[in-house]
Amino acid sequence: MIKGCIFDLDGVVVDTARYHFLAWKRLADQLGFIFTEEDNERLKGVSRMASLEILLSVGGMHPDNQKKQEMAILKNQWYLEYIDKMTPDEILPGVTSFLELLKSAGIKTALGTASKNAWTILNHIGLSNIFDSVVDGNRVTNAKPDPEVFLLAAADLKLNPDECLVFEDAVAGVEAAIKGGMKCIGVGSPEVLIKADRVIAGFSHADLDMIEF
Ligand code: B16
Ligand code: MG
Repeated sequence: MIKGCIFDLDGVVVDTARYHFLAWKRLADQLGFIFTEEDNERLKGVSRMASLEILLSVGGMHPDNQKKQEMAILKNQWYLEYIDKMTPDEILPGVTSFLELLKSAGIKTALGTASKNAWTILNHIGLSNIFDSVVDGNRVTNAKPDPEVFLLAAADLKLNPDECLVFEDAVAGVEAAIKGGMKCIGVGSPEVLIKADRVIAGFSHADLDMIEF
């Protein structure tokens, strides 16, 4: 029986991928190569430094570690400019009411994200008090598809992994949930999230039947 639901942030609760894209594109522009929205798809759910490596491979660049750190800092400064303007209107449809429904049914909730900016986003969208636990990129050493982020969330909720259900939009995140011994509902396309137990398009019609396994 599912006693806890763990939500990924980008692509599940909000669509911050477009802000990541704007900031990464600005970096690529400055470095003098083209970075497309299609390239950006490969960065979803991937940590900041791993994202930078992918971006640099697109541009065929091999800077030293010091330069890479500077680039990541610059990208994050631009990203923060974008997310500092976020409002509760940017919560994806149905998410808030589904979180409230889970709470009223006694199901615990957690956020499990690769982002180190999760608290900034939660404060801007007004969801900083709704989750029983928040595990962000500052609390983990191993990025998805390693299950660390979700296992930490389960431990925070004092639940066994098999009592937890993860909502994820990224392939690496679905793999992390499964490796962690949890159920996983993919949010997005069934053709992409093939390893998920179920796939939904979004939370507009989400109900408690959906979390029965
Ligand atoms: P930050 P998620 C991920 O969020 C994003 O999908 C990914 O594109 C980003 O690189 C990563 O967070 C790190 O974000 O630069 O803010 O630390 O999907 O795990 O919620
Ligand atoms: Mg995501």
